[in-house]
Amino acid sequence: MRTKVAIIGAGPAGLLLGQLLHGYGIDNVILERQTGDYVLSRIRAGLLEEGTVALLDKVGAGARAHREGLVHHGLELAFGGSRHRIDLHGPTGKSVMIYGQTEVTLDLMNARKAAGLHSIYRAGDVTPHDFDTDHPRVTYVKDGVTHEIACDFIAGCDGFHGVSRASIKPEAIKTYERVYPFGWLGILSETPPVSPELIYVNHERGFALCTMRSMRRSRYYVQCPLDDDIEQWPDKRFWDELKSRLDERARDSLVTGPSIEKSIAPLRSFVAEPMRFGRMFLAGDASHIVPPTGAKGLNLAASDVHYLSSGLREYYDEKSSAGIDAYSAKALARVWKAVRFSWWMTSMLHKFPDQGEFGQRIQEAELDYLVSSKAASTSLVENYVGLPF
Ligand code: RFL
Ligand code: PHB
Repeated sequence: MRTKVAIIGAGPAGLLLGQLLHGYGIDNVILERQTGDYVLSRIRAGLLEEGTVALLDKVGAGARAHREGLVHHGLELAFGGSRHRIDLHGPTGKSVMIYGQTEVTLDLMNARKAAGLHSIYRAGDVTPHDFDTDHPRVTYVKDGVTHEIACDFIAGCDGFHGVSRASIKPEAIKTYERVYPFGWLGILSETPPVSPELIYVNHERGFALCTMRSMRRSRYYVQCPLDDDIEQWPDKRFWDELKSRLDERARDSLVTGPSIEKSIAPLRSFVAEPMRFGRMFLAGDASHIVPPTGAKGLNLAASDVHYLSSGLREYYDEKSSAGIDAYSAKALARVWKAVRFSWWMTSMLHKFPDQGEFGQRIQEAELDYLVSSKAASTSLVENYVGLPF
């Protein structure tokens, strides 16, 4: 088989890239290790920047997000027993949209199906080859048979644990990493959200986040020790812990119910540089990870594939390599700002093992400054709604 771009991974980065390239008339094949149902079952991101929604619109996959997504013009910060609203729309004219990653993935999968594009799910042993030559290829095993795809370019959109970044010679890549000493325990429940906007909570017992998927489905997170097991967190313990971190008003109005999903995620900041290796590009979680506190992971995957697809369009339409040559530097400039923002939100809102009472008071002073200074809150808001791309 031959294609112009072989895309490894059918998460949001791979699927969105496939549709953007298709829109430019660039044929592509997606290879995914898992089944489609498995990819759809991963409950992850919930918050989309306007720029991400615009890309879904561009590929004709945004209609349901506009119908079902919840547009938020503000968020709340809770600390020291009270809650403070931060207006997103006033300082920036922008908003964010609550629309689950599972729904984004489903809409992109449906768009790909409707366009009759080729995807290979349950592709085993996917391996990129010869990307430092002009004739890259990807091999994979399906039903016990090895296949090969010859291509012009390979796009590694296979997430943090994928094969693309792992195929690069260690001396060709530089990585930066910070692992945080806690995780997020998240649950999904068929209950109305405690408040119409997201609440980010700094509490002496640890961080909490009240978010949602719809006005009938809530998503809550609490900071937990990294080595906790999900078995240690029956629903009752989760709700009690969440309540203990909420302000009185939120505690009184919280509706609890059985969890329909529960998982623990570690928190990490990670960047691999560069994002291009000859004829292979990395995009999304394959090249960078941010802690979810700033809600930036999926949105960065979207801006990466925007830069990459426009570089590839330039290559095919205008016979110019300028766009693909600039891809890594352009994408990384935006990535590092989101890495900085997510690290800062994480540092300000979580309880660190060694912070002591001094650290707690410093966090509260910073939060107090944020909610009382227009300059400080505008900086948060500008980053939260998404820097331009
Ligand atoms: P993905 O989604 O991991 O998809 C990669 C795909 O590649 C496949 N794959 C392979 N395929 C073939 N061969 C191989 N060897 C392969 N290895 C892997 C995988 O099966 C998978 O299907 O990466 P992608 O596309 O870059 O997308 C990134 C996002 O998923 C991620 O950044 C977000 O989920 C992060 N995130 C959030 N991002 C936001 O923008 N807003 C949020 O509100 C937000 N909340 C979150 C989050 C992540 C969380 N967790 C669990 C880490 C909340 C949480 C709790
Ligand atoms: C989510 O809805 O899952 C979500 C929202 C905002 C965040 C992180 C996660 O910062």
